[in-house]
Amino acid sequence: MTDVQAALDAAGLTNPSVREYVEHWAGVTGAARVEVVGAADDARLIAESLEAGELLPAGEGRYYSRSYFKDTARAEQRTIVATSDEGDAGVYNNWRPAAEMKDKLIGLMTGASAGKTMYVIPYLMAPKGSKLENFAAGVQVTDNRNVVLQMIRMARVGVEYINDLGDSFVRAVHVTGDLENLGQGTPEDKRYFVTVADERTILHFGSSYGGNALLGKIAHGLRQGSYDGWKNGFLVEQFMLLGIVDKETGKRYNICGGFPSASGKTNLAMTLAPDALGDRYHVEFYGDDIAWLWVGDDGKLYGMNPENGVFGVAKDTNEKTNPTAVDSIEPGTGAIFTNVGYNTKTHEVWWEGKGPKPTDLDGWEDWKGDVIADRPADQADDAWAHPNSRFTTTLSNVPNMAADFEDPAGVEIHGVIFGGRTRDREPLIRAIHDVAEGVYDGLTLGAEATAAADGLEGVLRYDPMSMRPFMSYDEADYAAHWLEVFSRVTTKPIFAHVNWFQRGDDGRFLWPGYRENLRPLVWLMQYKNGEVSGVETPVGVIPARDELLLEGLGDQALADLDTVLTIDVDRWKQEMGYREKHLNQFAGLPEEIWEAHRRVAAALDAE
Ligand code: GTP
Ligand code: SPV
Ligand code: MN
Repeated sequence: MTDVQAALDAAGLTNPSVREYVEHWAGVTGAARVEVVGAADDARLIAESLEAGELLPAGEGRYYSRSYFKDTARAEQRTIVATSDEGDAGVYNNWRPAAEMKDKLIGLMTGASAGKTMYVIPYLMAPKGSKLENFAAGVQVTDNRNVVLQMIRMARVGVEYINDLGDSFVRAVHVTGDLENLGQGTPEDKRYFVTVADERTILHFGSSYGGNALLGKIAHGLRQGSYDGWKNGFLVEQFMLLGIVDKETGKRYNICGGFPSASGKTNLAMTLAPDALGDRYHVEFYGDDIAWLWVGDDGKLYGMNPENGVFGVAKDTNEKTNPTAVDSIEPGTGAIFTNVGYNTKTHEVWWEGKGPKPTDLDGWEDWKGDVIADRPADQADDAWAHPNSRFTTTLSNVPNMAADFEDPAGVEIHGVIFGGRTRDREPLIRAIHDVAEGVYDGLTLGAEATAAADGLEGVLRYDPMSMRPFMSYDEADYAAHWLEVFSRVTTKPIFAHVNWFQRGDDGRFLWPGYRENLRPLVWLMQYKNGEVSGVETPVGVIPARDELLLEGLGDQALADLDTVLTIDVDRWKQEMGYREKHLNQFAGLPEEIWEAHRRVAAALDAE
């Protein structure tokens, strides 16, 4: 072991609490050397990774990486929230005693980085000067250089973010482990992804992928953050955050909201107005995956995106669905592509839905590194990219980034939306005035079970507020916390439920989605302002057909529009039974939530 103190001195890392923490974990993991990194180290680390073959070139200033083939997504079953209070146990947080999990992880991590460099990544999950800064600082230690490069794109990284914060930082320890011998998905699975929430310590062992390994994003930005928010009066959610500018009136509207993973947050946050509405409306990007929300002294709800980058699903990203995403991963952006198809000769990348599939197979390999031209006939049509393949790019590359994105004051929130993948029942949009009914709607959010999962037709996999995989404490307390925070909001945002995924009998999407999704959002803000009156239904207010801005919407969408603006009362009544069962899992749920449920049920019965 080289001299840790000397490495910290050389990097100007002066915070004594951080120094002590780094020295401790360097000792446990047995790393051969310590290196403190900041954003300015990116070019050197990229060069080292290319040299080592960990990254491959993907054109001018773009890079390609593959993760181990059994390490391609978050592992929810292996993810645990630990505290010293058994009362923190919920239905979804896989609660375990802190002492037990710390012992286990220290065991797994001891000596596990032998021979490797331990990188020290000081980071801030907030703009500098934010009133939540003390909850946003962290120091990740990792033995994986690719994780460093991803973190530099996704977070604000450097010693300047933590030197003055004393002990107010999250200790985030990441050890990759021997990926080929971890028994992923078997009864002998050795992976553990633990957030010790009441000690603000994260211990992740056994992955180098995404939210398992970039600890600022999911483990800190969502799990630790939501626990801290519960104890300190703010909200932390898996929400996107966008701004709509009405160029005619100069008014600005900010909408945040949760859709379960892989249900369209990034695409919505990065969207552009449809061409026909582009003269009037401009959409600005704030965040695509996480929002921290708090109540200002003026009684307004404020929000900010704690991240500094996008880790977006590659599949179906193209010039038509998401032109801003395409711009933000252009040559020169420093983007990293993970687990897409790759051409070893031309250095091009390809994924399903990027554009026409290359017909000349020369040089092409799939996400596992298998040569496409050599595939056996029965595998010829297999996907080139993994379905959870992603691009990583920093926010400064996003062309419609909001100008005030770095403002530590955050932005006022005018609307909170929830949306899942639902093939029937859920209309395009329904507005909800009442706070308890809005929170109730969030708690009963879900995405449909796919054929691959438990597959009960029409039954949702409920995903409260899209936080199911990130829930850090008891769900009844979570509901009560939402109601408490909103009880302090005097200028209330409006709630709404949206659905871009209703399907016809032939399986087609009844709503074209993507950029067209701005239309129902503009309606929501007009409705909030009293400019349109909508149609009352038992489950909220839906747009009257002629209230939606329909200019430029295609013929098929116009033909299907009445269906997506209809409430199927019988299907809804059936859903209420499922909801009751779902909510009954959460002992001690606030009575206001049950009242909202009974109100909606009674309104449906009266139809
Ligand atoms: P996470 O990063 O996992 O939290 O996902 P996300 O919620 O940000 O989802 P994302 O925007 O990456 O979308 C996931 C998939 O849904 C992509 O393949 C998109 O192309 C697709 N998708 C997004 N918006 C729409 C839409 O409006 N209509 C349809 N049909 N598909 C969509
Ligand atoms: C999600 O799965 O919701 C993500 C990707 O945003 S990951 O960072 O891997 O969790
Ligand atoms: Mn996400």
